[in-house]
Amino acid sequence: MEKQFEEKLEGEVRIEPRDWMPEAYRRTLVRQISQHAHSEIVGMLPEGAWITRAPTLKRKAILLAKVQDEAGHGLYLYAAAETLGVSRATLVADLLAGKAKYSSIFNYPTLSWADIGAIGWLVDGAAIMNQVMLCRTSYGPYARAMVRICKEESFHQRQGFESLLVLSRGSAEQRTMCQDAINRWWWPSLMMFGPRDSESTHSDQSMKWKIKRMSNDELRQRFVDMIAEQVKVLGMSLPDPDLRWNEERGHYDFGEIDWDEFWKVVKGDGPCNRERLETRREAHTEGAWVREAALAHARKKAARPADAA
Ligand code: BYC
Repeated sequence: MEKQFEEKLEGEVRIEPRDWMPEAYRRTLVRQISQHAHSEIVGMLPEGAWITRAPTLKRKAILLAKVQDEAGHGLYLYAAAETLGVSRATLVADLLAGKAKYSSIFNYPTLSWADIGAIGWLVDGAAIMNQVMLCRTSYGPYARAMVRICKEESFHQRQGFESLLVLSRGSAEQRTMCQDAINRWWWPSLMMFGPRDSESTHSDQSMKWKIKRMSNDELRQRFVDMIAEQVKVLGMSLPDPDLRWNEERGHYDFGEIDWDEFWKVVKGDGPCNRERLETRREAHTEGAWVREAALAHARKKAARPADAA
């Protein structure tokens, strides 16, 4: 069975839920997919805080749709994780108990309207850079979920950029707000790609299993190269004095990430970690009646012979 599994990986045949798979492969997928799902759900919070304060009705409608998309992404991902034999209730319980990780990026506050544009451009931009390779990940349900998510994320990124473009062409105050948001979100966005390859515990094995197709550092470099060009269109700058084009490498060089800050946030001690978990716990408790009502409705429907048929 192991040989068949290896042959499938070799031949680029997707592994499906009913196929035999090594236990460690299954566990790695549950870890990564559930962390990803939690990120989508917690990721709704920083942006959700601006729905009532969006500057126009158009921006409010766009933001509402975007936040709703993130909820949808969380659901596809929890469903993909469930195909590996773990229940969504267990995964959510781990998140609420503070046992599960989610992306460090969502532990930073959204201080101005420009942060919403910066999240779309930089955070969704980093997310897509990472997720496009996941469309080719070896586990079928995860790869298929990613295809749809990537389509929606690319719309999110463009709306973020467009929103910043408007601010960058606005008043002096709006330009300052735009630059300030970029300054605050730049380094945390780079941290989204995870630790340096040399410090990454899972990369080697995940690359062998074709769960990951590119390394943390490779993806981060691609992201820097893309954003360093796009920022010129905004007429803004990135807060990194070491950022410069390296002709020899054919890439941008960039400064060192504050890894102490990264690990602090990952371990639960970032600016908003406690607030985010508290908000999720509250939402879970207050939403109990919705889950109960949905279950009662489903049971009632199943009990009606006409509906069951
Ligand atoms: N934050 O061995 P490594 C989105 C953890 S976008 C927190 O390199 P791996 C969205 C890592 O989990 C964000 N923890 O791990 C966008 C591991 O800890 P454990 C979500 C991090 O898995 C806009 C340890 O550090 N995207 O959803 O090979 C709006 C060692 O790391 C972080 C995804 O989840 C971090 N930044 O590589 C709304 C994409 N980085 O598990 C929502 C799928 C690392 O041993 N995930 N850690 O306790 C991945 O591609 C990979 O899991 C990563 C990390 C590249 C993130």
